[in-house]
Amino acid sequence: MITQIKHEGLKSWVEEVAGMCRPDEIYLCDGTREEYDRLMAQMVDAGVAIPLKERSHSFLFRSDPSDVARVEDRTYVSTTSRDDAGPINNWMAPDELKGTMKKLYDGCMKGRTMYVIPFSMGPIGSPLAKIGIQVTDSAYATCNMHLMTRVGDKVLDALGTDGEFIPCLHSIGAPLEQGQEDSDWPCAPMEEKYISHFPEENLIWSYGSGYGGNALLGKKCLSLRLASPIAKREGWLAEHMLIVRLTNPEGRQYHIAGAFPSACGKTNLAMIQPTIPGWKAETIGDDIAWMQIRPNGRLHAINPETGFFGVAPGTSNGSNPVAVDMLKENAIFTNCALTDNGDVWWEEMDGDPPAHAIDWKGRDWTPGTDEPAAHPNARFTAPAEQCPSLSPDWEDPEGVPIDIFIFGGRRATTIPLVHEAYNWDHGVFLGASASSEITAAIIVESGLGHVRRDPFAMKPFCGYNMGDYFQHWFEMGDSMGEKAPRIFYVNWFRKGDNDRWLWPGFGDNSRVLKWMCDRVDGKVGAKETPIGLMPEDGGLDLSGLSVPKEDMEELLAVDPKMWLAELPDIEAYFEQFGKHLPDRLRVQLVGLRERLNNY
Ligand code: GTP
Ligand code: SPV
Ligand code: MN
Repeated sequence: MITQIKHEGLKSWVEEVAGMCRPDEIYLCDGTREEYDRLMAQMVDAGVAIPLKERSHSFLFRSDPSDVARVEDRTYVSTTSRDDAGPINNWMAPDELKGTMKKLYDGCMKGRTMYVIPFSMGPIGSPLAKIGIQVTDSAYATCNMHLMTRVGDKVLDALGTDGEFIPCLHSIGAPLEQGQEDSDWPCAPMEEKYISHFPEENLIWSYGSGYGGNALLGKKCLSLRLASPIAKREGWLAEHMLIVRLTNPEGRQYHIAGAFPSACGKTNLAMIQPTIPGWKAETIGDDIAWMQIRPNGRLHAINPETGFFGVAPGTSNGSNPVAVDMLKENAIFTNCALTDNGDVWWEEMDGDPPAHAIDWKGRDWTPGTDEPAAHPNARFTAPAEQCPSLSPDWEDPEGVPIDIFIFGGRRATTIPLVHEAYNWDHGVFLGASASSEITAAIIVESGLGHVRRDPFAMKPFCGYNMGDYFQHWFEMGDSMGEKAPRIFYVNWFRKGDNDRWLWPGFGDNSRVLKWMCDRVDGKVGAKETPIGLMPEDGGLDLSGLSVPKEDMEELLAVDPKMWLAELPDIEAYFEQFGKHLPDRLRVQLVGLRERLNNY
């Protein structure tokens, strides 16, 4: 198999990895549908993939209960100097980390096949695209990579005999001794998992987990943690953002890029079906945006992925009918429940819960059971082309010009439904001070529901010192000047009494988007508040919506006491960056405190 590789650098890397991991076989992926079907068939035969009767070419997988999400406490940015990784990344010196991991990799693929996956993030041949080669002992990861990235011969062709590629080594960390029976989801124990990034040599080493961003290395590892320092050096942006195009009734298009933390609404906003008449939305990306300033002076964005790896629970015809349509066939489901008629199910799906199902741990489940049937971070994987709202321009190598940035998070209190930055510097402050309750998309010790700072939704994904990242955002704004996108902050997740949502969310978020577009065009006014510009009375289009007046007032209220109570936390958070913290952020914080005290 290795003899097929014409790129000497790639061949020697694959040989070196094979020598260390010692797989039984090496298999070079060609990216064809036939290959995908063959791997799936093997996994069905082995009993680890369950074909779904109700959805053609679709399969359910159940992970090990210890391996259900990204493991942030085990994720490392490994630079020679600790300062380059910054205070909020886990850090270890490259030599030490490699030493530890080499011991784990030694013979780790025994009894398994090593898949070599050439993939491209971004349209093949586009100047923004990056080629990676993932080596993995997981057929599940390989099939997911087929859907999420551009895989196969065409990538090797683009690489040629001496092109640049990013080596991405992945092992589930579970060698099979002769005669040993395999488990359904082999993986290593938590303390042996390492998701490691070496930005100084553009190298990824992931060990011990088969789940999501831990194992699909093109996504968070390459497209964010490695791409972000490259983008800083080269003067562009690699962001944890959805991209959506809105068209107003007059036919004017707006492109919006939004950064919300994991499981805080990017996929849903990317697939929004506006509830206001005459407005239309098209999906371009749901998780990652690579953006570059073009000769016209505007910031253009591409989505480097080709599929959606989305949160299943909560997905329904009421919340996200586009995703429901997209998932009818050719989808992979992970940690969803299985119904008696051979379909998947998850909490808050349409209709009544099934009378009986098999839960994500493989146990009998009936309604009323304490634990949910699907894991809260159960996921679907589906190809972008199946998304009914996909924009015809989603693969345009030129990207789309961004008009609006949105930051946000999940906060039950304090943060209003929407506010707008006074200017670019204030907008960078809004991004830098963003916060959110921790969701099930992450396994961290601080735990579910706890509020943490998540600047630009990049806390877990910035591959260099976050203080320098803030400075990069200021400089990007300086370069764009008047042509910079406008910046807004939203919170769809305010709660009222009895734990109920104050805002209906989903399609009705279009009402907030419309206000933003009208602001860009100068069609609607705004009132000045200490935290930013906000809709005037009647400024939001709420026609046909039945949110009680008191709820609307609460959604748009600014309580200076609660905001002042946030400031010490923001300040302490900022100050940990020391000399890396741009003074322009300190100036913003002082301004906010003054405005709040005078309110
Ligand atoms: P990652 O894939 O982890 O990056 O998540 P994401 O940001 O794409 O989040 P996603 O759109 O998958 O939403 C996560 C959860 O939040 C799902 O259960 C959604 O149903 C729910 N959600 C999304 N948008 C809204 C909203 O406007 N209001 C409410 N109440 N819930 C929402
Ligand atoms: C996230 O956690 O932000 C995700 C899911 O998009 S994962 O691919 O696991 O990173
Ligand atoms: Mn994400």
